[in-house]
Amino acid sequence: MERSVILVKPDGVQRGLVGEIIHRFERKGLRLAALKMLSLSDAILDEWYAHHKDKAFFPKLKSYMKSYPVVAMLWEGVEAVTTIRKMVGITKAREADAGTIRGDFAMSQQYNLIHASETAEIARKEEALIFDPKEVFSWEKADYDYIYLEEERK
Ligand code: 3AN
Repeated sequence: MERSVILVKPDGVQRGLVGEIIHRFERKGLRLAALKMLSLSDAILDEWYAHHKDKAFFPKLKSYMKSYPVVAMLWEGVEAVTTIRKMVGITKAREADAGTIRGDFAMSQQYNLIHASETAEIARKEEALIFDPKEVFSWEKADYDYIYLEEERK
């Protein structure tokens, strides 16, 4: 199965949306493999947003991401990266589809509540940046028989 790294960003924490976001992923049938609160360092953010480092909005993005702690999570499921990106919605939150997290709760392209890994490869890199292996749990989810067909889980 695939794992995706989610950050509830400073605006999501400030706006009291941590529980709502967890609730959505839980109800979907994804498995929570890790969860913690942390303050992001310059070193992590420079790696995390390396693809944005030459953009005009990068300095503001960085100071916003460092302004308050974030809640980091690892969610696991079959094709979890794509599934979660759909649940999150597009970057410019005011244009995100209703029913997505950004579409339902945000208006901005910077203050868009949540980060979700873009690809499975990026997710692996982000997981290594944020989580120590001993913080990642592979517990057995008892309701999987009702979430996937057996052949889908492989
Ligand atoms: P996404 O989070 O939807 O994958 P990215 O990776 O393009 O979006 O951008 C990372 C973060 O940078 C966004 N979540 C948002 O906070 C910020 N961002 C992206 N584009 C802009 C922009 N044009 N102006 C301000 N902030 C932006």
